[in-house]
Amino acid sequence: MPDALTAPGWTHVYSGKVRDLYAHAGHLTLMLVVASDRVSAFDHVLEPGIPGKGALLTRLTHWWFERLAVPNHLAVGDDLPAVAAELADRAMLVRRLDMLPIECVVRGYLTGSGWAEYQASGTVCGIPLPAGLHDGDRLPEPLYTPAFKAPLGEHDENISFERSVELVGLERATQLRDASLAIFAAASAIAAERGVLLADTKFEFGTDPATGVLTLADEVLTSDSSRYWDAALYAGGGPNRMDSFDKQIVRDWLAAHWDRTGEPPALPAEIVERTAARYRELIDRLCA
Ligand code: Q0T
Repeated sequence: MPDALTAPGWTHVYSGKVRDLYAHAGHLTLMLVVASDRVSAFDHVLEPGIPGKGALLTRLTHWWFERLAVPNHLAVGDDLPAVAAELADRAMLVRRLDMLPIECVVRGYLTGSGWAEYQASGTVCGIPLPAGLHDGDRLPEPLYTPAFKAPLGEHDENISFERSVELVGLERATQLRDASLAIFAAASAIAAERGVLLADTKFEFGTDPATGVLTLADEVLTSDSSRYWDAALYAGGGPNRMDSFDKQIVRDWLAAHWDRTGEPPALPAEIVERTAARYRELIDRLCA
């Protein structure tokens, strides 16, 4: 359930697994994105939430927006509506964009669903790769692998670049790809300076309804939208080289304690605390 907002004027319009979106009756060009403490894995929202997660991921998004030299959706100015004080640290006041229906995924390393596809066919999202790669290997160059944004409850569908052209036109599709790869390269360099590898990430863009300018939206480069690895662990090789700063602790615990039928069991306090600590560690590393 989304938070009951106490500040006047806001109404709930949409909830994803983790974030809630609100509109304001008196400010039709604005929206409020609220990051909850909810955590999802294997397509289920789990109980309980991870205390502090929404605030941590919101901080990370703000931190990245400040460092990326691209237009973003944050609203600035002096006639902004009030946000409930208790939500302030996990809410983003944004300009309402015309969202593009494409998830802009960039992969610098081979893992997850990309690794699964590579093992079956030697490709990632249909793009052929050299033989002999292993799970976690760095790709020869970062790959742009767009997905079509499915409605809530359905899986996003990986699509080819050509399909993305059919959806948004050649000019926009090219702009999305080039912007995604450029942001990924810039963010990878910033993370690397801090001993963190950016393995992959997902961006969402919209266009400003007044100007048509392509604008980075959503959360950016958070541990929900990205895989981050510890560069020192990775360089050392070994079984933990891909230990990630995200909910992998939750996924591993669930995989061992749930057969993926029916509702997932509640997370034990120890798993919740270790996950929260892992999120805090990423913030300490990056934003220090
Ligand atoms: C959006 C207009 O998952 C989403 O929202 C989570 C609550 C996806 N989503 C984003 C929008 C945004 C943003 N961000 C924006 N600036 N303007 N719509 C809608 N859905």
